[in-house]
Amino acid sequence: MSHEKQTQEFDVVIVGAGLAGLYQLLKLRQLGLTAVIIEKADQVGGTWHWNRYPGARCDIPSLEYSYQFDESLQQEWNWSEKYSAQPEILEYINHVADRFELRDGIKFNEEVIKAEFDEVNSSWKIKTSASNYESRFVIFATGCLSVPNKPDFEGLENFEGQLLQTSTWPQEEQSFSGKRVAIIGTGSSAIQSIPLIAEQADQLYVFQRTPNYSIPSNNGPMDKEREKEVKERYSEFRKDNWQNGFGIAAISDESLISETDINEVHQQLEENWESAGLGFFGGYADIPLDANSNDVAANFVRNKISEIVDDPDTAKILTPDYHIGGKRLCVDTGYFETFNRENVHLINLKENPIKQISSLSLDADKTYEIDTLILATGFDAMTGALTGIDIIGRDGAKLKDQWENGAKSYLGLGIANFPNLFTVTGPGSPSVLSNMVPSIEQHVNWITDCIEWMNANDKKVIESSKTAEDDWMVLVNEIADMTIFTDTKSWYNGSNIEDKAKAFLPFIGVPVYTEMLEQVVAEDYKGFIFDRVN
Ligand code: NA7
Repeated sequence: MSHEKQTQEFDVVIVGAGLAGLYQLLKLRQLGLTAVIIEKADQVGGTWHWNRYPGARCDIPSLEYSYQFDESLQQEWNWSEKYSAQPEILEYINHVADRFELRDGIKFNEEVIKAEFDEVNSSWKIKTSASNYESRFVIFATGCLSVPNKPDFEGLENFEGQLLQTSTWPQEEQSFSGKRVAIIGTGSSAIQSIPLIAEQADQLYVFQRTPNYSIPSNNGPMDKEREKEVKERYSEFRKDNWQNGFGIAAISDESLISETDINEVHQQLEENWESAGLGFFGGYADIPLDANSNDVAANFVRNKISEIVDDPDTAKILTPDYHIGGKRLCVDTGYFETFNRENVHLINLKENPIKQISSLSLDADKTYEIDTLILATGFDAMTGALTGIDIIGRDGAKLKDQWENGAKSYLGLGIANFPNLFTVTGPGSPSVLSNMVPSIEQHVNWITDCIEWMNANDKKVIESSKTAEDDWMVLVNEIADMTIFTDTKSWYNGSNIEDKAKAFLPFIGVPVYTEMLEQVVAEDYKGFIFDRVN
């Protein structure tokens, strides 16, 4: 009997069964194509499957952080809270998988290891941990924050207690009661989980390298009146949101801090602090653009931190000194308040870096005896999932090498030298600086329309031109340079990962991006080459 794995053939192989992959499968089936999803996990959900840490929830209101492609779905699904928690989002994704009968198109527990373009047959040969596939197109729906960053702390491998990472949280309930818990990192995942872990743990030690700005979520049960009002004009509501820079229902206010009376500004910021969540950042049009205006908003939050946190030294360590929004803004439930608890201790790693981890302790300014260590250390964002697979395009071009000095993509959808390969919310698209779900839908619709157009126009192979890709990334950076985003170390620009090229990757501005995307289509996919002959 041959041990050679039989190659399974499809029109399209999709990688990842999160919000992007599932919708992509549905759209391709509707087009009459054969498609399969390869999924590493044992179930659907992507980021919402892996990130099960206590307090995990979306920080864009659920009425917005949801699919809009099916009117009955968006009318019939009822969210229980303004910002839904991870279990409810996962339940929603499962509901979508069942409702649209997608499960039989997913290979679970299979990891894509290699994808190589066969120039002779113009097809992709895909090797997974379990099988081989061949397809005309490959679509990476691998998510922007899906590859955990696990720093190389000295002695980590010797730790014998309970070791957890927020981004790969176990499915079984974890108990912290009576335990001495250390958490490393103070990004969004830590900010969401710390208040809940603190309620259970005997002692909680928070190891912070850089403080973050966070706005109170004021989360609560879904306001039924609001829900009704939105559902009565759902498509209009979605369209309106898409007109805002970050694609969310922010306060669509064009006024500028620089041109407004400062007392009025403070009054408005107070209102936004109480109710806007992430929208706080877009509360005035010049917060993302002008350093002085940004400072007014930043100072407002800095003052809030010193008002909330009782101990002035702790408040000082928790207070960021960079532009608000430069690192992704966080939204919390009782984060800063948690530092007033007697069992919560903040350690400033800027002054006292982690020296070593031992079997049941962690050495920084002193030795902390601990039972549990939680890594909330973030992700190899936006590119990690792609460079982690051996992707080989034309003439043996390896994606990992091609992106060594910084990822380049045309529109965040296509990559030069990688024909018939699409990325959903890839680098160079609004992605993480937008509401991810409509951005996913935008890309999936675009990719599906493009394939349909190719079939109708007898085109076999599509790829970005090198020039279009270069020009696009110049534009991405020119826009970023007009904002406050580029002078802060963040995962937006790769600075959270040692050895990663430092390049700003998201496209800032949903409305402009959308217009340009439509223009590319109107000009018969300008910037892409079809059926290239060498
Ligand atoms: P983030 O926002 O990248 O946060 C990771 C945190 O871990 C951040 O505070 C980092 O400090 C810290 N970190 C990373 N490496 C180290 C090392 N080596 N030593 C100490 N501290 C470290 O990831 P999250 O998971 O919290 O959030 C990601 C996004 O998920 C979030 O924005 C939402 O969109 C959902 P640093 O700031 O790099 O100094």
